[in-house]
Amino acid sequence: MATLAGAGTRTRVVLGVVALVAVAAAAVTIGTTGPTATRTPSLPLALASATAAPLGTLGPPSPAPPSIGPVVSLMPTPSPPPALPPCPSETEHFPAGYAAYHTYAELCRAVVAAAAAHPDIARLTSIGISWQGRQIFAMEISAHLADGTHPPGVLFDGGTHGLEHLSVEMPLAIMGWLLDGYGKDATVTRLVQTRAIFLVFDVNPDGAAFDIAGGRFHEWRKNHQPNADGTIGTDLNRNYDDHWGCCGLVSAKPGSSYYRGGAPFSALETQAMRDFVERQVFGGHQEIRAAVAFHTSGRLILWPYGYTRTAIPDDMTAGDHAVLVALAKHMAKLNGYIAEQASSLYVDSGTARDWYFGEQGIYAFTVELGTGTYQRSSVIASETARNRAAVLYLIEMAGCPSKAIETSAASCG
Ligand code: 0X9
Ligand code: ZN
Repeated sequence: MATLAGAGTRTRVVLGVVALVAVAAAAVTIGTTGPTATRTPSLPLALASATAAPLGTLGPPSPAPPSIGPVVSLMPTPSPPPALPPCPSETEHFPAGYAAYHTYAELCRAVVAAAAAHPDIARLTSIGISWQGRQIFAMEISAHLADGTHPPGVLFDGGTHGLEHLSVEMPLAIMGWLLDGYGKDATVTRLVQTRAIFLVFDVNPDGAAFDIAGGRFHEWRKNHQPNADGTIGTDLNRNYDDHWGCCGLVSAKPGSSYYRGGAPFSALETQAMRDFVERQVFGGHQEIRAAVAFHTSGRLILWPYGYTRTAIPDDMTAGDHAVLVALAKHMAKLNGYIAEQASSLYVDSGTARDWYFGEQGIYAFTVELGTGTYQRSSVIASETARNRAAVLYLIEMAGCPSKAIETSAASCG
C-alpha cells in the first residue's frame, strides 16, 4: 500500500508556509534576481533589464481606481505578468551538422510563436534571468489557465548542462505534441484538459550559448556566473539545496566542472527554478506531482536518490520508493531505456531531481537522452519521438502517481 506521506508530505506542508512568504516577497521584489547573488549584465540592456515574469498572477497589485463611492473590496486585482522583451537577433550558431538544434534566439522565437498561436491553452513566461541576462522561459500548458483552479501538475525541464543540447529539444518536442495535438488527438486533449504541464525549456541558456560560441563546441557544462577566484561557472545540477555538496561527484573547487557553487542556490538559474517550483504550492500542497529533468546521455531513467546508494534512506518512505520505481520502470518499457536508481551510475548531490523529490515531494526523475553528447541534428526527431509515450504516461500518472503500484485510485480521492 503506497503512502504519499513521509518526507514529501512533510516538506509540502512546511513549504506551503515558505511559498506564502515567497509569494508576498515576489509581489514587491518582482524583477530582482534573488538573495544570494547579484548580476552584472553583459547582454544588451533590453534583455538584461527585463523583469522576471513569474507564472501565474504574482505581479504587483493594480493601483486602486479613483474612488467615487464606498470601497467595495480591498482585495488587490492581480495584473497580468509583464510582457516579455523581444527575442534577440541571432548571435550564435551551431556547427555544421547541428543546425536543427535551437540557439537561444531560435528557442525564443519558437516558444513565443507557439504561445501566440495557442493563447487558450499555453502561457509563456520567464521565470528568471540568467547571469548574462537571458530569459529562462517556462510554458504552462493547460485548459485551466484562466479559471483559478490548479489541476495536477507535471514538470519537464531541459538544458541544465550547457553542452547537452538534445535536452532542450525534448521540452520543445513536448510543447509541439501538446499544442498541435490538442483538439485532434484524444489522449493529448484529455491530458491538456485535466493537467497543468510545465515546460522549462532551457535552465542554463548562458551555458548553451557559450558551448557553441564561435560556431564550435566547447564541452561547457556549467552556467556562466563568475567565481571569486576568476574561474567561471557553477554546475547547476550540484547547486540545489538537497544534501548540497555532501557526496559523490561534486566539487568545492570553483574551477571544477562539477563545482557546487558557493552556497545552495547561489546560481541565479537555480534560484529561478526554486522560486518557480515553490510558487506551485497551493493550500500547503505542491501541485507539481511528477517531474523529469532531461539530460544527455545514456538512454537512462534515474530515480532518486543520487546522494546515497541506499535505496530507501530515512528521507524516503517505502511507499514512495515503490511508486518511483514503478513509474520509472513503466516509462522505460515505453521508451526502451534502462531504469535504475541514480546513484547506481554514480553518487552525486545537490541535483534538481533529489531536490524535487526530497524537498518538494515530487516524483522526479533524471532522463539521460540519446547515446552521446553531441549527436547530430538528424537524431533529434527519433530520440524525442521515442520518449513520447513515456512522457504522456507520466503526464497521465501525475493525476495519481500511486496508481503505478495500485489497481485502485483510492489514495488519490
Ligand atoms: O551528473 C549529472 O548531473 C547528470 N548526468 S550528466 O551526464 N547529464 O551530467 C545526472 C546524473 C544522474 N545522477 C546520478 N547518476 N547520481
Ligand atoms: Zn547533464
